[in-house]
Amino acid sequence: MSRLTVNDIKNIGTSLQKLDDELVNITGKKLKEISAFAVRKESLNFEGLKVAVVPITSGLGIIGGFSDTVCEILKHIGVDAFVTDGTDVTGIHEGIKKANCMFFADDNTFVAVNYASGKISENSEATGLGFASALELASGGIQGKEVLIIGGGKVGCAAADFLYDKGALISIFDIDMEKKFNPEFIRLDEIDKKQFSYIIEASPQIGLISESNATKTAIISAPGVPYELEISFAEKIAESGKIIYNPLEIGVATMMAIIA
Ligand code: 2YC
Repeated sequence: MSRLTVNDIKNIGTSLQKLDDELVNITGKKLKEISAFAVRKESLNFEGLKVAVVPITSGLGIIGGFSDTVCEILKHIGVDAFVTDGTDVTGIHEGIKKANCMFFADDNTFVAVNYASGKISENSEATGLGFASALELASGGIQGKEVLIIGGGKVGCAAADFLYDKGALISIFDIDMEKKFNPEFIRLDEIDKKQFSYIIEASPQIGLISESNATKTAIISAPGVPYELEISFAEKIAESGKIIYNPLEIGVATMMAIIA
């Protein structure tokens, strides 16, 4: 997934209640309930879990606000979480002493571990599950419905597998025609084959969705960062369609649901 910027995340911590209201409006469920649905649990119990979020300075370094935002998202869904004073191994050591779960990310991998149970989760897979869960809920039941997956990376494939298991008819588009997918999926060699009403936009490219591949009443679940629709089409979708997009929230909540 694309690397987030300070700008992408700066307002998340103070908009979580607003996000819940938007998610309830589209899916009927709040962030925590969507993540529970993603892991097929009736409800999530974080009793006894304490999460250390550890800033990691490797590679391109710290993203201002990233660890604090992860912590705010976790607190919003009822998790006892804090950001370690130390970074890197010092922070990991602090986390081992003070907590029983940890979240940390370098430039390529964002993981969560529950070292009491040994469960682990990785952000791409969790994000795909979480956005697929939101699409399923927003659709009122995806069984027998055609879904377009844009981008067959870790995020897109996790979403496709979840929706396929729920009975969706999966069409998948990826620019790399060499990539192999579940033979049950319809492989698209171009993205404007036909209009879909249920779309997972999981590509790092922007502007791939337009009226040639999405109906005006489409429900678009967009874990892809940066997400952007063609402006004219975005206005049409905003009237009659539904768009689920957030750069970090659904991924973090689903990571926590997986390790709980
Ligand atoms: O502040 C820090 O600890 C940094 N090391 C965090 C770097 C995160 C890089 N990854 C991303 O921006 C995206 C996120 C959506 C999650 C996965 N990739």
